[in-house]
Amino acid sequence: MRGVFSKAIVRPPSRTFAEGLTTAGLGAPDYHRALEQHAAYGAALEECGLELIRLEADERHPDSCFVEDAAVIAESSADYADSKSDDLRAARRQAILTRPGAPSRQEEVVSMRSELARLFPSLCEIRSPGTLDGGDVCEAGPHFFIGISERTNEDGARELAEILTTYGYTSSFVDIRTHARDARATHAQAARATQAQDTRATARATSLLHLKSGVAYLRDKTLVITDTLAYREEFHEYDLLRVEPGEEYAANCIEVNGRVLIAAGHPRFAKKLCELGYETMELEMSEFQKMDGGLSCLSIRW
Ligand code: CIR
Repeated sequence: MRGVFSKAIVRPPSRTFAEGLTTAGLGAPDYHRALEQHAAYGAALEECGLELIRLEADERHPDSCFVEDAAVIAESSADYADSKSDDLRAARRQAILTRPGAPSRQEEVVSMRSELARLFPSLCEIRSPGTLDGGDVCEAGPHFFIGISERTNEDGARELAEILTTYGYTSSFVDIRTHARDARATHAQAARATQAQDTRATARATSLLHLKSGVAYLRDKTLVITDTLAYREEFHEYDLLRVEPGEEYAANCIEVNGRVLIAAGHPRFAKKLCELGYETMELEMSEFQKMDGGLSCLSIRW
């Protein structure tokens, strides 16, 4: 299991939040409610023992509160299980600046670069023609799953895999492009159909913007996973904790220092976690869901 998390970068939504990218079809987000939900998210991380590094809201980049997409943090896994010394762990930590796949998001890395340069001894970055969103990077113990998606291309995935290898990690690719395409087709069908609402809900449930829209690592080789991904061979060696149909959005959850933060409004998933002995914290995420954002993407944690 990864060591204890001690810090996280967060950035609140800006006034232009509603101008960001979205396919959700859930209506426009309420800016003030988004701010409240973001504040509660930050407070939950602090309750889990994290010190927050709060970046300023950035009106020029409406999606910039989804900080996870702009950077990946890895620690050398040489002594993965027992890196007890904080100094040792800090020295082995590597910050990797991404190159987001959506053109409107690529400049988010500019402010992230200066912040990470201040916090980490060395910084590497994904370079053109590679693109990579942090939402496609799922750390699962000493192994990383890297999604090839509408945002992360094969060049970007390969670049990240090479960097991770030098830090002692293994990685594998999970191509999820078909799920994004399926969703687009279903959305198009919804636009023509009379029962458009139902069809859109189905599209939302099965579509994957990023790999972590459908999978999360908890601990001890356990993955939270949606039905869309559960059959994939890549995950066969893991214990799979399936989120039930209708609760797919909750698959994007995070484990922080022994607690699992989950999106509120998914009672079957919450109950399942509780029965398995996980301590959960539920967070309102409605305004971020409207902008295709999940719980993990609001922070970069290490
Ligand atoms: C986008 O489409 O890029 C944003 N509206 C949502 C990004 C969510 N990021 C994530 O799940 N890692």
